[in-house]
Amino acid sequence: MAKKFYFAGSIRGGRVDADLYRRMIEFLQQNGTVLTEHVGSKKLNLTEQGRSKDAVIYDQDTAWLKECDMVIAECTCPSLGVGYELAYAEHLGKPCHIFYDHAKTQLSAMLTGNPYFQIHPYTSEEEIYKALNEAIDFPMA
Ligand code: 6IA
Repeated sequence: MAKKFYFAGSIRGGRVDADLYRRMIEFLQQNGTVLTEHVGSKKLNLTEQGRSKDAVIYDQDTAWLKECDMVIAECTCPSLGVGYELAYAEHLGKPCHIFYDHAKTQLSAMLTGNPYFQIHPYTSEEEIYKALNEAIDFPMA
């Protein structure tokens, strides 16, 4: 059965890496289904939408976190939502792979200090796809 990936990347935290998210999502789509394809979209409306719309987003995203086989997070651009999703996924026991460009940012000690997370610092984008290939090939429960 096709693997289901939950891709996490910054939205209100800033969209500077949106093109990279899209390329990572396209790579993952060659190997399965990405539940959160919209994270790589250029057309997201970033304006405040109110708590009721946000509640729909929260309910959908937490349902997808429960459904997915693996979480892939790109964390170069810090995002409260991505940090929350990673803690939520850890609680669910989902495999979590975290990527960040270590020439551009220092990852939070709350992630690097937690041996649960598989952390992939990179300097070039090719390193991401090599690590993703290895992560995807690993058998999942
Ligand atoms: O705190 P952030 O917004 O940077 O959190 C980003 C993370 O939260 C992403 O990995 C998404 O999975 C999730 N997320 C945040 N906003 C949305 C959203 N709304 N739709 C789906 N998932 C989201 C898009 C428009 C919104 C800014 C009004």
